[in-house]
Amino acid sequence: MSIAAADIPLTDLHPSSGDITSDAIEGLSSSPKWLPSKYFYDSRGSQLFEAITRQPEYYLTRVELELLATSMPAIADAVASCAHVVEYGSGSGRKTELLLEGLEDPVAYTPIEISRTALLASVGRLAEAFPAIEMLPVCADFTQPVPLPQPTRESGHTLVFFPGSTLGNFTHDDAALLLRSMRETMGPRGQALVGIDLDKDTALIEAAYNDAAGVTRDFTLNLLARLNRDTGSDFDLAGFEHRARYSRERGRIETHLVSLREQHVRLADHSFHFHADEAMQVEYSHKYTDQSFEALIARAGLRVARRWNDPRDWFGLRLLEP
Ligand code: AVJ
Repeated sequence: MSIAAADIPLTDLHPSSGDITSDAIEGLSSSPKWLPSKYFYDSRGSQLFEAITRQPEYYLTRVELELLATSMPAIADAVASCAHVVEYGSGSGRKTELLLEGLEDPVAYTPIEISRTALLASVGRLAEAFPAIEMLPVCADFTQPVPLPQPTRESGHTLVFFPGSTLGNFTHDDAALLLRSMRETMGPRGQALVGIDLDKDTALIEAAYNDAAGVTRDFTLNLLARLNRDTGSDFDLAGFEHRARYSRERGRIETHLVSLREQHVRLADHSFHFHADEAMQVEYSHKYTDQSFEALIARAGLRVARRWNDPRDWFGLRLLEP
């Protein structure tokens, strides 16, 4: 943190992270009710997500890491040397390290992240591990086009890195808008390496979002604890249960919090009524086929230049170009 604060130039575009109270009121006033999944990631939520990635049923992180490791030589071949690597979200972990280690002479690394704290923490660690790579963090909302800082050394082109199937949390309409912004951010000669969870057997997908240890359940319920803390609402966490089911028709996990009884919840000066068994939508995690993914990126003027899947076709990496 002190390293990042002292030597690393932070470009701060002062993103507004939205207003949790007005967002919650909007979702709770809708029918059916919903809450935005971006509010899962307070500090306890981020810890619980890390714990999810270690659960035996949650294959996504493990399979993507292995795929990235084994595909790295081919990825490095497909990406020109001296890239300016731009990550969507703050990459603190093993995936970013594998990419920066594996690429040929990357000149700069720019994580784009809405949380200033997460941004500085991750870039501080990476600066120590990669002293030859210029660290140019940008605090911004990556769903909008981001003017990139200019690396000191000449860079061949921009490579956007968007792993983790985070794209899957967006509806297709929002994902198309995000990909359009990504195309603007990376420029006409840019590329993007995107991780996507692939459509597969329903039981395997559902198990990943219903782990036996109950970590995903705690992660989902933590959203209510976070709202109670940050909006003063009075959700009773014992009054709701986590439900994650795969809709094959829509190609996505739909996570709900289901009211266990009839109840009222106060938030700001509103009172919201839940009937028994009422399901409130809190997260989507889309799973893609080659067709659904290619149709999606075509809406943003992008195409698949290269594709890598693990041996079981559970998870994919796609290199996108304009
Ligand atoms: C971090 C968005 C990829 O959707 O799989 C994990 C979040 N939610 N378990 C996903 C999550 C429940 C995760 N992403």
